[in-house]
Amino acid sequence: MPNRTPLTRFLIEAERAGQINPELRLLIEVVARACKSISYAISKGALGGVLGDAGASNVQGEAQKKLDVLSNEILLEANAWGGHLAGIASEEMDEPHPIPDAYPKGNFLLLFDPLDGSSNIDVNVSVGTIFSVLRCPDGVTTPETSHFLQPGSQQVCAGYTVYGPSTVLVLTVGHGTHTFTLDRETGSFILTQRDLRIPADAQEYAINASNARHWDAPVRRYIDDLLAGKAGPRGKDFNTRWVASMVADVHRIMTRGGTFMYPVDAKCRDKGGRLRLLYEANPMAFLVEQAGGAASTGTQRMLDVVPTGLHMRIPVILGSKNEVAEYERYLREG
Ligand code: AFP
Repeated sequence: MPNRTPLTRFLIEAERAGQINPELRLLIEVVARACKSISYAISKGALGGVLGDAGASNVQGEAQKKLDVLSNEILLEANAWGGHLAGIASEEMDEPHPIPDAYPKGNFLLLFDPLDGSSNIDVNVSVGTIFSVLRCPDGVTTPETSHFLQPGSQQVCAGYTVYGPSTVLVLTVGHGTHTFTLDRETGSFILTQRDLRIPADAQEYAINASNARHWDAPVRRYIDDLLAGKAGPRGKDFNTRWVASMVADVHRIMTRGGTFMYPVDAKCRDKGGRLRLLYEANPMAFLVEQAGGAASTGTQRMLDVVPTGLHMRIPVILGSKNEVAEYERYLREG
């Protein structure tokens, strides 16, 4: 067997190096196992009876897919009994979810979007799970919403699992960003890239161009200059992609650079943006920064934003750091 490092070994070595403690190691292993279960459920597709709408809406007012509900339940059940968590927050639940009294409480808070991009499920396009880990404030055994409202810089761990042609877990504990690929024959996540590095310059950008008429002037000017290509002020051509699964778009950026943008616009201004800060933008920002990229609201470093609500939405630009800086310059100049 070639030198393969399973996630378990990687985490034991991180613990030995003092980067994580046993409780956080257990948390990550439990979340990874839950993502494996989600992957297996998704891969059944129409044969698993899990496609289509669940017939309910979540706190965001979005129609839930059956797999949204199933993924949420898989993550809740997996994390209930281990004794590593004080509380859980999910895109699919209005309020924080307490750890059942039957089980011991731990010192971490887990936040997740159990199935990001779920509007792509029924058309067989990659989706993913995004998660973030915070410390529970000392002395708090039944965390309330306010205890989750910590800036992204307080995260001790973040990751996503993209359910694509292969199932890939991308993880940081604050010492680089690393990739693990699921070996379906053994059921183990195997380290396939240590220390991802996002190229500083971008050749590609991701934005939902159908919103162009709603964008603020600086965003329009920025995108117009990208579209002008070599003949325009940027002096080079750019390519574009829009999967409408943040996890898939971000994973492409992790792999070959580029930027992902979801600016605030006339359509989503009243909500503060499209994407959620605590369990989408913050974990992605931590992962991207640990891979040498940048993540901001367009005017502020993402990880410095102080949350005001569990489901707070935020404008996002992340990826190749030189291109993020260029976008911020356009917004500064107005
Ligand atoms: P869904 O989970 O409702 O499909 O939303 C996915 C998402 O939160 C993010 O993953 C995408 O980048 C973004 O929304 C897509 O938004 P548009 O549907 O406006 O393109």
